[in-house]
Amino acid sequence: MSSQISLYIVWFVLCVHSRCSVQSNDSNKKPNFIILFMDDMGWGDLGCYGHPARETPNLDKMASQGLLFTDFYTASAICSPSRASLLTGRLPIRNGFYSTNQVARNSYAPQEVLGGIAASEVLISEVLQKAGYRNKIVGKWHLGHQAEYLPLRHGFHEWFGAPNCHYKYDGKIIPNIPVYKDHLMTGRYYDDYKIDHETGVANLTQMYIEEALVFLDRQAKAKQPFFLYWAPDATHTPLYASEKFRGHSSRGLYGDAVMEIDYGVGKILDKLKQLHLDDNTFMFFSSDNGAATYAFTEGGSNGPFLCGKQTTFEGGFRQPAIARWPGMIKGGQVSHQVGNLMDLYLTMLDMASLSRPKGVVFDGISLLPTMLNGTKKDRPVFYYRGDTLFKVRLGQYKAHFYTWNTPREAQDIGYHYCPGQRIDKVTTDQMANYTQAPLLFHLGRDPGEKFIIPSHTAEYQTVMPRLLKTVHEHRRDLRPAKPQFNLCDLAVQNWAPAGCEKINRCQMAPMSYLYNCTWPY
Ligand SMILES: [Ca+2]
Repeated sequence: MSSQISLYIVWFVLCVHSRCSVQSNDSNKKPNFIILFMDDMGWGDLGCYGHPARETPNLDKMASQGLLFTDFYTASAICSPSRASLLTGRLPIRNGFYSTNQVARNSYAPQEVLGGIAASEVLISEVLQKAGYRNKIVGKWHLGHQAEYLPLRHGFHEWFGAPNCHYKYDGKIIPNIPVYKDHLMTGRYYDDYKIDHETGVANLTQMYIEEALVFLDRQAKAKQPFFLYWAPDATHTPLYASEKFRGHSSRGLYGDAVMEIDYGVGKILDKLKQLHLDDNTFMFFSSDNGAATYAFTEGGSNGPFLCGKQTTFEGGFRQPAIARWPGMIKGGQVSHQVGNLMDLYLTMLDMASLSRPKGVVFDGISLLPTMLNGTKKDRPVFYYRGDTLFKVRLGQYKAHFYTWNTPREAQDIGYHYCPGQRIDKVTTDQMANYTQAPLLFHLGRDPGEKFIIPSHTAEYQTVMPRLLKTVHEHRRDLRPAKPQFNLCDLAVQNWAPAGCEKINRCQMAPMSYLYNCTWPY
């Protein structure tokens, strides 16, 4: 008995002087997950990816402490499908985040759309919830705004943020977007959560930072594994930054927004260290799609890549990506492994030793072997634009089956996705069909997709059959889901979200009238 007591005293003394209060050395302990997910941030926006402004010291530090991916991709060049793919591990064509109303159009979830994430999809948040994790989303959801699609129905326990983009509406014929705290709305953008279009000032990023820090504190105390999905949207137009950050960047308002997010990442890194959660927390940084080149100097940078958001050129699909897990991933690494946002699902399941949901076809792979041991695996990238497969990458080669710069209807409303970039036969004004003789590029020698490899060369004749075989195999097993973005109705907008009555923000919906959504993008 006395020896037991003295052992206890030794344990107690050791614990007081170490970190037993927040972290046990239990080898079965599940790792924590933080995904820092940016909106319209480009491959070339961070100092560690070569941006000359060098205004992202915290993200650069995160990269130096972890692994930076050079060849990391999204599954879609626009918000909603990209976010759905991240959380389902599946291509939009498989999870339903596309439209068949028009050929090859990008579609998403504005508030007149009926669809959203199908109940049949198993989100990573749902798997982690079942495994005992506490899950929080901070920021933009964009997987559907009707009650059945909201995050607390899909594996998240907590939410602070909005279901749609922070665009300003008239607030009468089209309601402003609600901001939720968990199940209930707490106000609307512009009415209650101010975004000043004149000055570019808004306090939202500060709120998102605070939400993350409070959650980390609480989870450390509760000693419960967590998944924090941190999705600020200040770098999506209309851009914003708080008063404290406004006017500081050499890049204008976009740079101010980036600097404030970088500051937030620094606060999260400090908090992890303070709570002794560093060694047991996997943190991943990326963005949902390429920088919005149509916003000109109000958009980000896609580095050396062609065009941007909305396109299937590298500027639309290639993303910044940094993995950090001090206990497991060696710092200072650069990986050329071809990765995809869809890979995070299986990577996180592997990290937590959780089994994959049965009967689900995944498009991602686990990147854990790459992150831990630097192994490389050849795997394709499929570049869909809506319902149409535009391009495929395998190894360093990329084949273009279709090219399209900007649809006419998008140009008519002032959009241009390749401003200042024109490449003959590649940045075509019309949708050009090259399926009979696909254009071939080598992304190692030519990351900007400028120089077509002639079809008579031995290189083309050797490589193209391999790329076509990859597409053939992909199509053979593909069962497209029911498209979620075909039907619209002004009556389904955010008129009366849950909680509106408590704050006097309910609005009367118009008569229901179903119509086919149109997508000018
Ligand atoms: Ca986006």
